Amino acid sequence: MERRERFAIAVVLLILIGLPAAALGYQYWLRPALSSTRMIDIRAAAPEAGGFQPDAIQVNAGETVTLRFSSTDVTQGIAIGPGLGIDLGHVDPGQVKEITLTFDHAGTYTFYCNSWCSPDHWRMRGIVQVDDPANPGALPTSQRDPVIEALIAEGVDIDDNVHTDDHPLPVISLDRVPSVARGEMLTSTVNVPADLQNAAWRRSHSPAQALDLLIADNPSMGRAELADVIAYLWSGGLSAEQITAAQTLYNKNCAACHGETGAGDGPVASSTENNPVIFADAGYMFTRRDDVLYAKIRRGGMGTDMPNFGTLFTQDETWALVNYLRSFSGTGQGPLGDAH
Ligand code: HEC
Ligand SMILES: [Cu+2]
Repeated sequence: MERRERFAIAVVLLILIGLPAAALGYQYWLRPALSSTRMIDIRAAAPEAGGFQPDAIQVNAGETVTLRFSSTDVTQGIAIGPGLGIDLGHVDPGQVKEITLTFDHAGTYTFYCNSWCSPDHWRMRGIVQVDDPANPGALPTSQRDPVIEALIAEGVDIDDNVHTDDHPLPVISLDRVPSVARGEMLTSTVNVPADLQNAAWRRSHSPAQALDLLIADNPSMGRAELADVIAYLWSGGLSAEQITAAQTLYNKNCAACHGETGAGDGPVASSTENNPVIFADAGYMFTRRDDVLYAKIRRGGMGTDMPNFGTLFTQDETWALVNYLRSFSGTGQGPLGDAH
């Protein structure tokens, strides 16, 4: 072999081996050493291959850390909640995505996967424990939820499962899918009892109960029109941003089972033991209370495959999701609210 040829091979080898080695050395040794923030590497594998490693990290309040996510086998979606608004999007095998952040308060946060990666996908969760060094004994901000506490005090069984053989689906008959827009036009011509005008009352009663009251007060009006007025009363109060945010949360975290239009026909619906609830069914949704839907989203379970989302979403995000679910049957404000 000529000397020049050997030299060329050496150069090629240097590029082939040296460059990646330098890049890796920079990423995993030099950069952490030079950086003032702590780097925490979190590797994600499909849940049956171990999930997140590590699945619990500890940081101090006020400390700036860089969380660096990579995936070893399947594509994951990485988000951190509640209330941080962090969604790093997809992380493909071999790819690295990172975020540098400072946790201001002591508490617990959850990093989780929001892309369907396996039947055990919803188990892909890890905990960020934020301690306050100035106040070492302090308990992390508690997860008290007055809505759930009120339901328990009232004796409502949040854990009841709606799909059992001896427990048929509650439905009321509605002649057509209600419409928020039609209801809004009618509302000034209808007597609306005081209870129905009270947002707290509406959250803790079903639209079906409200419809009965409205019918009693407006005997000359048609049932279908009054159902539209109920749809309008139930639709209130969200900003366009909240609705878009709820739609994104729904599409990433719920649609796989409940379906993009709430028809209960998502790609994995057939593999859940109980059928996911069909939010597009107005006659069913009219029997449901907002606070119960809220509690079920936060607590999950009910002996079914419904995951819990209370450690991922804020209380406000959960209410927005309830509204979004109602829009599938003409009652909420979501983009499908008046598609009928
Ligand atoms: C793994 C599949 C799956 C995913 C993902 C899922 N659900 Fe469910 N969900 C179910 C099943 C199954 C039920 C239970 C049906 C029953 O009670 O019989 C259910 C029940 C519910 C209920 C209770 C309905 C009622 O009338 O009692 C609500 C509300 C709900 N899901 C909302 C959501 C929201 C919001 C998300 C996303 C943040 C979500 N679900 C994600 C499968 C899923
Ligand atoms: Cu996943």
